[in-house]
Amino acid sequence: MPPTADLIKGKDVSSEIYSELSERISCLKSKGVTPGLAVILVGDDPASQVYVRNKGLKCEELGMRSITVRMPETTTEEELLGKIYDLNRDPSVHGFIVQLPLPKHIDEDKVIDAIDPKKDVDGFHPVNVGNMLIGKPGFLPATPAGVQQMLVRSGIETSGKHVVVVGRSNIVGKPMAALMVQKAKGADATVTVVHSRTKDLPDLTRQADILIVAIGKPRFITADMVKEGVVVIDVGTNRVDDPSSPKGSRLVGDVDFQGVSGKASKITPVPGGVGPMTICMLMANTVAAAENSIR
Ligand code: L34
Repeated sequence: MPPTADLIKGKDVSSEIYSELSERISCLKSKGVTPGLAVILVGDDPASQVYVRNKGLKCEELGMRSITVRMPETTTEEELLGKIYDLNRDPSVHGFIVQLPLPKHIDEDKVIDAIDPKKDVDGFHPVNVGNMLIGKPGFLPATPAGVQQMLVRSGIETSGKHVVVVGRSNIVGKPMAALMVQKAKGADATVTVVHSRTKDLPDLTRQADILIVAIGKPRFITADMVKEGVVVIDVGTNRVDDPSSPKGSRLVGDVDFQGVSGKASKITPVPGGVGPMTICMLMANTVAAAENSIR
């Protein structure tokens, strides 16, 4: 299939948002406040290293303060919780995150619960999750918020459309569905969530006007699983072996881009799609946290 779909590029959408953020950062700085983001990285997962590095670089590019806290794989839960309590109390840190996944001996829920919701720029704390679900102000999780911004800023109507979310993780699938079903601009959709236990998943994905895929399975969604003209948002970033590449591997999404881009009207690439939007929305949340700190 020749690719007929238009690309929705994370770089393009995020650069629009970054120019808005730059103005707000200047304004904060004129009041003596430099937005500060801390990222805790436990262990040395290679993908996490890349994401955390990109977050730090973007902070610096925007003139924000960036702190990366690296802790060894052997860090105990108590040590990590201690670091979180320190950051909760540090007035120069407006927001912080603990990069996931964590080593298996650490309880992720306990860690997230320890973060001050006012500094939880990932939007993972139950208080922020709850506020999002009922449509109240709070930090929105970066990936779902980034996907929503891609849709809104690409002029894609969502009201009354059938959005099918593939995957039910706490960091993407579930909050994504909650956002799209809100009575709000960029939402008002009819939402179906499908997952590993769904009966006849392709029958449901074929009914999507907008298909959002976040399952972490390389090229899971194939052309026969989508309808002509669908808008496809591919959240997956899977590293797969590729002997023809100099690195021996490359990034692919959860969507078979080659096949699906012949049927879709619009599609996000991997890399260069949702990934950059995730980082952008984290920056936006951090700027908002800094603004909240002087209100
Ligand atoms: N706490 N953990 C916490 N917050 C998050 O928001 C994340 N996530 C996910 C994993 N764990 C997390 C991220 O930051 C995924 N994620 C993320 C962030 C950035 C990129 C991808 C995933 C990204 O920059 N992707 C680039 C390619 C990077 C590469 O070369 O590997 C892209 O263009 O898609």
